[in-house]
Amino acid sequence: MGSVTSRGPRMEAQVVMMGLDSAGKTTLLYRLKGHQPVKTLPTVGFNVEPLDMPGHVSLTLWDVGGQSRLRASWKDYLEGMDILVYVLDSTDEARLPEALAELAAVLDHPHMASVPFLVLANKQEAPDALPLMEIRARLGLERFQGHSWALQACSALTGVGLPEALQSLGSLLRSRSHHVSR
Ligand SMILES: Nc1nc2c(ncn2[C@@H]2O[C@H](COP(=O)(O)OP(=O)(O)OP(=O)(O)O)[C@@H](O)[C@H]2O)c(=O)[nH]1
Ligand SMILES: [Mg+2]
Repeated sequence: MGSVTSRGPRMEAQVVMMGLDSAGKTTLLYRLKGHQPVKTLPTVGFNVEPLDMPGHVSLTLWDVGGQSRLRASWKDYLEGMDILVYVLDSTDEARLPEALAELAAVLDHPHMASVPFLVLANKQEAPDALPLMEIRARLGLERFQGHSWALQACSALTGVGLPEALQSLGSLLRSRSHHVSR
C-alpha cells in the first residue's frame, strides 16, 4: 500500500493516470506541468513526471498507455499508488461504456482498495463533448463504494478545469492521508 507521507508540511504522493487510448492523458500530463500543448504519440509503456503543487505537495505522475493491448499491464502500475486519475474523452460517447468497464476493473484490484480516484471529463471545449451532467449520470460513480472520488470537467487543450482538477486531487489526497494516519 502506498503512503502519503507527511513530514512537516510536505506531502508526497504517487498518482497513476489511466483511461482509454486517446483520452488525453499525455496531453494532460504536460499541461499540468505548465507546458504549452504538446503533440503526442500514443503512449507505449508509460511517462513519469514530478509535479510540485502549491502547499508543499510533491506528486509523481505516472501516465500509462491506454491502448487495449496495453491494458493487461495496467495492474502492474497499481502497487503503491495513492490516487488514480482516470481520464475520459468527453467526445467519445461510443466508448463511454468501455471506459467505465475498465475503470471498474482497475478499482476492483486489491491494490486499489480504499484508494481515491478523480475522473477527468477531458476535451470539454470540443463542440461535440457530452456535458458533464450527462457524463455524471452515465457513469454512476456512486456504485464504487469504499472509495472517495471526484468528477471534474476539463480541457487539456485550453487548460480550463485544470486548476480545479489539481484542487480536487489535493483534497482527495488529504482525506486519504488523514485516514491513513489514524
Ligand atoms: N479537443 C481536444 N483534444 C485533446 C484534448 N486533450 C488531448 N487531446 C487530443 O487527443 C489526442 C490523444 O491525446 P493523448 O494525450 O496522446 O492521449 P492518451 O490518453 O495519452 O493516449 P494513449 O497514450 O494512447 O493512452 C491528441 O490528438 C490530443 O491532441 C482536449 O482537451 N481537447
Ligand atoms: Mg499517452
